[in-house]
Amino acid sequence: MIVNNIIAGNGDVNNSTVGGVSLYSLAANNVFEFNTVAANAAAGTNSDGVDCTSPLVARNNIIVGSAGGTHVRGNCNYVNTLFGPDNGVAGTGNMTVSDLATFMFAADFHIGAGSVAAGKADSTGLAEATLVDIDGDARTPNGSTVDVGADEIP
Ligand SMILES: [Ca+2]
Repeated sequence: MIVNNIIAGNGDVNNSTVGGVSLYSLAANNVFEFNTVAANAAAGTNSDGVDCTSPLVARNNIIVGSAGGTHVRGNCNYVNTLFGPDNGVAGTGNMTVSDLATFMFAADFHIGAGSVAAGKADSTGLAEATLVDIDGDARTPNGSTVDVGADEIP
C-alpha cells in the first residue's frame, strides 16, 4: 500500500528511465492512492512520473512533471487523477491542467483553497490508511468528496 506520499525531485533529463516511481509485479489488491508525484524528470520519452504495470487501478493521485513530458507509462488504469502540465491520460474522473501554479504550491507540493485538485477524489471504499493526509489532517469533503493527492486542504 503506497498512500500519502510526496514523490518529488527525482531523476534527471539525461539518464533516467523513469522520474518518480516504478510499480511492477503488482497484484490487484495493491494500492497506489493519494500520492503527489511532482517535479521529477526522465530522459527522452520516458515517463517523468510513474511507470506501472497492470492490474493496478491507481486513483486519487496527482502526477505532474515537465512541460511536454510523458507523465505515465505502462498499462495501469488511472482514475480520478490529476495530470499536468498537459498530456493527460484518459480515465474516469481524470483531469489535465496546463498551469501547475494554479493548483499547487511549488515549495511544498501542497494544495490551497480553490485548487482544481480539491474535492475531486473517488471516495468509494477508502482504506483506513487514507482517512488522514500526509499532514495528519482528516480527509473531509471539499464539496462532494475529498481532495486528490497527498495533501488534503488545509
Ligand atoms: Ca493537509
